[in-house]
Amino acid sequence: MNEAKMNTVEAMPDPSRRKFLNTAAFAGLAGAGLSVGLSACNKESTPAASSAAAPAAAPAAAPSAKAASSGLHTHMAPGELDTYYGVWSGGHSGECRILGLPSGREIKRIPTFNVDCMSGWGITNESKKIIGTRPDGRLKYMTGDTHHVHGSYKDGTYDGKYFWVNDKIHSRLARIRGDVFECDAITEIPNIQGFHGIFPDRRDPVDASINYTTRVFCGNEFHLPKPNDGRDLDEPEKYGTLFTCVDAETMKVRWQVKVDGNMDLVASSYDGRFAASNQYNTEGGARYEDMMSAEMDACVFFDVARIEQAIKDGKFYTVGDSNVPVVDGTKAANTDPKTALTGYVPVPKNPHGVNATPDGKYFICSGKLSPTTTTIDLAKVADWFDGKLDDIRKAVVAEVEVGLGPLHTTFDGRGNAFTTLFLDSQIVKWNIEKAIQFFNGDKSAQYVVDRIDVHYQPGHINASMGETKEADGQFLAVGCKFSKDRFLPVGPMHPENEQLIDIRGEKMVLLADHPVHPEPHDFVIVKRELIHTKQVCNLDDHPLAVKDAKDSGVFRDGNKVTVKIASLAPAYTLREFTVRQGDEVTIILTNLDKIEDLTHGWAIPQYDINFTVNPQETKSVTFKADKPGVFWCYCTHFCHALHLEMRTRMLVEAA
Ligand code: RUQ
Ligand code: CUA
Ligand code: CA
Repeated sequence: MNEAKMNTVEAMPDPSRRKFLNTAAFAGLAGAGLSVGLSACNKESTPAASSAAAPAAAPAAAPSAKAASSGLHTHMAPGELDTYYGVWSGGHSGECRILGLPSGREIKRIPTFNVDCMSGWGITNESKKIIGTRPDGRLKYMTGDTHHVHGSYKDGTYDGKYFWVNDKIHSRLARIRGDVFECDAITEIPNIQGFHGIFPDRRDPVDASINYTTRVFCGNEFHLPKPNDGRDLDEPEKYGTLFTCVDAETMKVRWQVKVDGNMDLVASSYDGRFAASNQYNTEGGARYEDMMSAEMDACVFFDVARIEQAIKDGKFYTVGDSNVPVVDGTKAANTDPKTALTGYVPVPKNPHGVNATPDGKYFICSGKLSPTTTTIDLAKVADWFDGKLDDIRKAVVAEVEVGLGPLHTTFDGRGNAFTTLFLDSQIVKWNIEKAIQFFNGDKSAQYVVDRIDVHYQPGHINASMGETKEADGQFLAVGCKFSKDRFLPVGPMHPENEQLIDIRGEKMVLLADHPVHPEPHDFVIVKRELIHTKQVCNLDDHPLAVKDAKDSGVFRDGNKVTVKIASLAPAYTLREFTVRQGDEVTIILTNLDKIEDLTHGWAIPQYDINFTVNPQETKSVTFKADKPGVFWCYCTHFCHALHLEMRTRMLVEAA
């Protein structure tokens, strides 16, 4: 199949196609006055950056023979399985996705904050309970915007237990079980809007013997009146943001910290002591001109153990009708480093992204409006909190130019960082220790190792195992926000372009393009041996399971009717069932088939009901039987040669 790959690549006319670069992104940004903000970024001014930029002028992609012969093939032969799981967010589709990598094949969609008529997510009683309902039983929210996905850790690597993802629109955190890749819990965070970055802790900040995830930290982008009940409407200087900690197991909100400025992405340290978030609006501006008025913003660090001690000591307040304890992490309240809950490390203009290096030593912030990345030494941050460093800015050990619009960074585990350059439409590979040497004054240190064009305008980037101590430097995925000419045109809405890049050698090699339904925002890439899924559910998982065909039937309590039914290919256990117009009907369906991959469906015409039940799974729906007549309930999921015959009649007697 390597030959096939080679042919495909060679048939492509100039895969780099730089002529399309920036036409959309720059147009929009220039219109927004961003060129003003970028004026300080003179890429030519630094010898290292400009000389290192030279390779980009060559047709950088050149994927052909080298990629194909590298042995890292992205084409899987029929029946061949991928070696990594990709866990993807789905942006404003509200869902998550599972990809097989390095093929890039989409294997599963995980309905999360959206409604999914295939699985019945948002339709069944069980899923509605997780998503949350209004008093009248309707879903509380129908929309969601998943941005950041991260997995639970044990000993510095993934344990495959959970993945979490945020909903930026309604400030919710969802948890996805790693054994079934389904959402099992959603928590709405009080008193915030624009819930953006998340990161699980990687070791307990209080009890160091607990070397696994127990908390999830949540950033907060948009500032708000506190509480947001109509007060201080147009007085942005009175708005504020809250950093939030959610318990990994109970999914309850544990505490919040009031912060100066806003928060964007989040990172946690491997030793458990710190969480941090980059801040682009330290100005507290309500309009973008104000948000980019300062030359420096910050990366705010949280000393988690001190925060939890402060709460134990009763030094908290609450906001509105929320009972979540809130501690004061503002600068004014934290002037003595030795007792400070927070420390603000100055970082140039509107940084985006903060990522922890696999060796646990550094957090790296990208500049976005500054062409730099800022490397923060965690040991020095700790020194500041311990009163051993007079100025927290001294924790910055490198701040070097890498290109225009740096956003997110990933790692190969060999000391190199890979940062997306949104405006340059490139990935820059740079060496962290060399950057530190350069920043220390060694101007001969060539920290930029390589650059490669991507197509186009990259946001998130993540290398295989790149967020763990086991970063293996095999390949990375990059989410390009624009695909422009890379796929067959399909009208005004273009897909986005996910690209895979081989990072095993000195030079990066572009391996593949994949069109993706907007917006594949962020992702993690996990070795397949760390994921342990089960393919058949457990009857006991649902308290109302219809465990035996004999338990089927119609059970009436006044005008509340429960219909217990089971599926066993190719039939349902009730051939028909009768209810009366006006009844409140609950259908409980258990799939008694035990065979892997034998899923059934259940749809009721005109009642707008459809869902699937996996082997040994139980789901239920409740509705009002308001239409008399015959309704053929049928199996929607192809299950058997008699799949079409797999149906039953719901007879609704007229009142
Ligand atoms: S942020 S493209 Cu929502 Cu992930 Cu940087
Ligand atoms: Cu059961 Cu199709
Ligand atoms: Ca700013």
